[in-house]
Amino acid sequence: MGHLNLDELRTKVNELNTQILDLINERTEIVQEIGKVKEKQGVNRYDPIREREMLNFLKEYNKGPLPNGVMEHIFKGIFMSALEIQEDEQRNALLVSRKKKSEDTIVNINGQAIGNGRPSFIFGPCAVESYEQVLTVAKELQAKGQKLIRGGAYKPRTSPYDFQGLGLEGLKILKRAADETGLAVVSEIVTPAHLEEALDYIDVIQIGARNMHNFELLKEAGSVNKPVLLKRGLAATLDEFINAAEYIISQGNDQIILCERGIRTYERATRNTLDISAVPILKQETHLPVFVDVTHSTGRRDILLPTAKAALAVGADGVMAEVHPDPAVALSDSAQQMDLDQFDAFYSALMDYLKVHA
Ligand SMILES: [Mn+2]
Repeated sequence: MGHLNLDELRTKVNELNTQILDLINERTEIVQEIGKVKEKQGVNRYDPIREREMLNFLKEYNKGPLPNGVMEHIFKGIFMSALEIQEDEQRNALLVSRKKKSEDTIVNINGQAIGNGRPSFIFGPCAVESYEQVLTVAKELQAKGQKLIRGGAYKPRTSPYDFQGLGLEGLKILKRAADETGLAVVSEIVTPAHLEEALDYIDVIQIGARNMHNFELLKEAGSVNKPVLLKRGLAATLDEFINAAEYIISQGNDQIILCERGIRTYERATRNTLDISAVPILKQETHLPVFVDVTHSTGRRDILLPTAKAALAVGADGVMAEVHPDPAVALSDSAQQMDLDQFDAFYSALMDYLKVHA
């Protein structure tokens, strides 16, 4: 080849590049075919044994000058790219995906629209403790024109010796106070066994952070005709969070609100780390409304307002926060719930912010 000049050599390289590219594309098409066959058979697409066999064969076949280590590296890349393309296609095919449905899903809670462009709010005590306690908060919300109240009747707590909630009795208290004040009830359900009896008392099924991976509960919530508020698991990636929502929608229920509630990191200044970037990403990747729970993400009353503003500024459809008539004696999360005066200040400041930035 010594007689060829540099330009001719480069032209040859260009030709080879396009030939290699054509071959890789041809290979990708065949791998996609294999993927479809495997999907029908329910077999995993990634097959490490097959990959080892292919690499061993190529090593024996390799006549050089390409060293085997470099050859393996290149082919690992080719193998991986085919797999990645298939995974991308799978992700696009999710029912919760924005690519599947471009327009926003609006969740309807007793006529109250969530995700229609106007921010919504979910306030209420961490746990239902008594009728008087819930009614006090409910009246406060009614006076402010709010439509939703939260309260935990089943409390999944870190310690089994901590207050576990009033159970069904708690749901009945919530329902009674909510009916008297024209509010809709958001409450957590922790097991499919409680779901059916709870449906008479709640308007939104909350699935908590600790249950985001409870696939039986997700499927059960997906098969009933009630909106679901799904919280992100404390160590869940956004991909896992989106797939948890897919479990619900795959059963037919598309009335899902996603709720970012902070993730566990090494930072101790806040109870969890509020992943604010999750909001725009979830809005881009899915068509579902997205809430931010400022109470559990921060665990700090002093930064509820700025984080709530941040949530709305990045495009959240709503904010959730805990309010208790007397947080000092609350049976759970006493350090982070707002009392009624603090709530009043928080609420008016947030409304002022919205007036300016709506
Ligand atoms: Mn709480």
